[in-house]
Amino acid sequence: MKLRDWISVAAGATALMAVAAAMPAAADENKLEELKAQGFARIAIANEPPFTAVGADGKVSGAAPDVAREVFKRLGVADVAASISEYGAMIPGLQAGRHDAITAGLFMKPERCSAVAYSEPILCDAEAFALKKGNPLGLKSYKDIADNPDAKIGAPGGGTEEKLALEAGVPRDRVIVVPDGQSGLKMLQDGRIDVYSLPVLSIHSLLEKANDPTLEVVAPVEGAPVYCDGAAFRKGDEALRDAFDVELAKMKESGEFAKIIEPYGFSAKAAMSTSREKLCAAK
Ligand code: 6CS
Repeated sequence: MKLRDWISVAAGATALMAVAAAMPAAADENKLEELKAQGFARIAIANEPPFTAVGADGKVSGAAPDVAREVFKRLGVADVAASISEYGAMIPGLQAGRHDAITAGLFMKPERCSAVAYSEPILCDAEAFALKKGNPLGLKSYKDIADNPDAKIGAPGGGTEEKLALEAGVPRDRVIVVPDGQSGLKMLQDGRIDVYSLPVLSIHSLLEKANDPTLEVVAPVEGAPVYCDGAAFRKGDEALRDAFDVELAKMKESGEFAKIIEPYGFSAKAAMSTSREKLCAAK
């Protein structure tokens, strides 16, 4: 084949790929029927109480899975089956078909809203720091960490706190990826990080269990927004997401939603006073 023929074939293939990439994922109207037949919905969680938790016996709890389990039950899907994932891997896992939904406290932000189909808001929280008693470096904001060349922050990989630190100007080599709460606590106690950042309820849950008098909490982190999550579905599964939202709205209306999340410390009012539209548009 002459060079000019190769070039025209390549150009055609490129054009075809561009068209395919621009097309939305095929809408799957039967996803809910698939889940009913499967008997469970595969959910991604992080095991970060009180948002999500896995007990020693393997039992999955936490506000996000408990809400999801109840909504799916009302939709005719008997249960949920959870797999633990790093926050940064949840959306790729959903898109690759490893999960049917993310119910983990994955906060709604514009870049995430463009990658998944979020439900209406479920769990809202501010951000917090766990640090040495007396806050010796005087860290109250992500900018304070950026301004102190000796300060190292630990945060979940691909998580909101990592992004907030980088956006505040903390250099990459002073933002340490922490896989889970226990690791973050240990790194703080060993002095490998000066501050560990998670949402307020997660930090309080961690420190209450640690019962370590050498640590304290700064909350809320100055200048950081209050975020809310929703259940996240694959683009193309909007019919499933819409069905989830119908049942979620009924539970919010009946008080059942508050009964599930408020014992964990979350506010039903906070979730009901905002919307996916507002949160996905927030700067
Ligand atoms: O959505 C996030 O990225 C954050 N959400 C929770 C519940 N914990 C940490 C994480 O960075």
